[in-house]
Amino acid sequence: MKTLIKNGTIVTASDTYKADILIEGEKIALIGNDLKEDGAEIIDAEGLVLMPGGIDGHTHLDMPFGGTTTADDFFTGQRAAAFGGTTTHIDFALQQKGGTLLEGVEMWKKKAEGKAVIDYGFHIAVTDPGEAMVREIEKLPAAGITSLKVFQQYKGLFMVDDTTLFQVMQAAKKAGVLVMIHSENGDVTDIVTKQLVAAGKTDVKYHLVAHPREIEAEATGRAIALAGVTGCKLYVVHMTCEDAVLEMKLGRARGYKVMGETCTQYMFKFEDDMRVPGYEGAKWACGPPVRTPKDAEYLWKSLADTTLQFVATDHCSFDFEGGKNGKKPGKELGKAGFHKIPNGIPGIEDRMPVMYHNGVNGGRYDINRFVAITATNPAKVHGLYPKKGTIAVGSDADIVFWDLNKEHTISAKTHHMNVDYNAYEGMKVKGWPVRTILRGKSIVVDGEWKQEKGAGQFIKRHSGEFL
Ligand code: DUC
Ligand code: ZN
Ligand code: ZN
Repeated sequence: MKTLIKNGTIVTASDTYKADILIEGEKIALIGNDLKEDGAEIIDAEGLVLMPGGIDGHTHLDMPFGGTTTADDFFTGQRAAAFGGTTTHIDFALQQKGGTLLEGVEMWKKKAEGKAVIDYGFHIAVTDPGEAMVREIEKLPAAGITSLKVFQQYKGLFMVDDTTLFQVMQAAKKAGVLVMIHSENGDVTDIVTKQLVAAGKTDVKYHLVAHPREIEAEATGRAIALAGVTGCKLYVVHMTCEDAVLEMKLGRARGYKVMGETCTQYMFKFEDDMRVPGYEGAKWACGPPVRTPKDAEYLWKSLADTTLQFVATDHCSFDFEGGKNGKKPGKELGKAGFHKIPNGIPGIEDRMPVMYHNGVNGGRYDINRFVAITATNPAKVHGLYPKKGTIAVGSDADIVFWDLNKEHTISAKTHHMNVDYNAYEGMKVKGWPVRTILRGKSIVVDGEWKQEKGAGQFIKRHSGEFL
């Protein structure tokens, strides 16, 4: 099957130019001017921008967490992603207690089987330390898993100590595996949480007290120092504040191979949103927590000036009022105390339009940088490039058609995520994905769903680059 996209403006991380694109099967076969091809389906993209499909390097679909399971599974989450212009994501598979890393990956592959509608890979999250786990790291690349995650937070659940962190980094360096890290000092959160609860301070706002910025910065700096010693590549996930990003800057200035991600919600949700009277603030409980508008401006600047390389979502959806109408329990679990709120914010569908509108229209970075932080950089660092993350001959034909003039008001009433609220409710954005193509197939066209369940593919990833 051949498709010829005529008259569009191609935007990559480095170039903006008008050209036609010929797709043969699942791949981009030719890019040029005035292309003609007998028998090809013609799509006219006059007036539209053509960008590589978005790549969300940080999601949690169908994940047990916080006494429940995330509301979006691999079908609803991926379908929502496609509506928002994302064609690939990398989800976190969890090692099970007593299980191996690769068993964790197999478990997550089963969750996606028969449901996937876009392409996906997995990072494996280390939850059960030990020599066998460390030895297993060298086997990951052969299975297409070239990144793992360690937690310095969630004591008693996911957190590992510095012994394990250091050993994992040494093994990862040897195996060419990227170490991703959730940096917050979990010992401190554990102590402060217990003290707050004992004092009866269990309102939503105390979540902020248990997760101060200092412990994010401290853990980030510690992880970066250990990465410097071991020489491993380190990717700090969901960076929220200036204090932590300064550690990143210092690490990079020292020549350590460290990179940083922030997430859409940290640009728009703030401590004051969690301090509102009543329980509404629980919607924004995530770890690390939302910070301040001043931090957000620092994050925008850091994305623009290449201090940070990625914007992902940490999509982790829980209904605000779950546990009814056949839905899983959600945020209401935290009415028993802030420490029981399932942590996470949905956003897999919103990332591209929200970061385009506020970033490009907002004058914070240009459209090429937008492509870099939402698609090309994740593809390069996670070992998907040049198959994914760009528009080039030989790449997968994952293309999102962007109508720069189309306006849309974001709302839970119209979004496709399986969750009853939206972090960007009421936000008017200009610039909207009007067609999403995955490996040559139009899977969303003008808001209409065209994809078959199960057609998304697991992608084996190679070792990625350092940016
Ligand atoms: N933070 C969240 O908010 N949710 C999922 C896991 C995490 O680290
Ligand atoms: Zn995390
Ligand atoms: Zn996460």
